Amino acid sequence: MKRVVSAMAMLGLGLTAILAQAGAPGATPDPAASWNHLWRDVLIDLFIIGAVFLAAGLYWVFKYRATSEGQVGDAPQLSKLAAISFAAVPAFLFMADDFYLAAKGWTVWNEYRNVPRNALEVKVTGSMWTWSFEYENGVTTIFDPDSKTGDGLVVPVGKPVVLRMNSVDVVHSFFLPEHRVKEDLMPGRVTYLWFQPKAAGETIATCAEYCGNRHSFMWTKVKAIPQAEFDQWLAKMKQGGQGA
Ligand SMILES: [Cu+2]
Repeated sequence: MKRVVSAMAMLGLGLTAILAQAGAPGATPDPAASWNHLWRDVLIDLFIIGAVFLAAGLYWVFKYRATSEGQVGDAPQLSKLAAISFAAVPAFLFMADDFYLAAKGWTVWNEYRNVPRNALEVKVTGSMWTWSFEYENGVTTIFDPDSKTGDGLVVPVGKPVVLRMNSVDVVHSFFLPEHRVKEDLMPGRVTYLWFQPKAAGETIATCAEYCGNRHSFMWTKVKAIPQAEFDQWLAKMKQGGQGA
């Protein structure tokens, strides 16, 4: 039994070490894909553990149910080693799994916090109840959710974009559901997030921190367009032209 316990522990630790290496250095990070992957692992994990507990629970409930009134249980007395093993083996297995998820969580977190060097920088200002975006050449855009006019956030496809964010009033939170990223904004501090649009198209960003009466109207269009089109748009905006 001792051997079984130590073999289980070694297996668990070994698996943790191998799986934690999954995010190989040098590869282009993709936090959104990593997040999806981690979420899938968590769901599989919850499902398997849930199924195991449910099956074991049901089995024991039926196996050891009382068959007559006033019945006294006659379960066999476990040896000390067996009793410890019954606790230790599942504990090692679940701990190994937890370590794996934790290690993977740290890897994903690192991807989220380390902005690629070639990222396009856009300043985001949150205010009750509008988002405004300022590009490196001074062009500023907003989107009006009521009239659905304005460009909102326009970004090039296939290039990392880092948002440097600040609030002028209360705490807001910039949430890009499509890109699996969200970060708070607050007065007196610049926070950041980065993402990389993979395909051209329109998505949304929305405020994810209750910030007053029109909080639920505080959303903006996010438009990803090819790099050449983006350069043209930015130049045109600089000359005071109308947007994309
Ligand atoms: Cu808000």
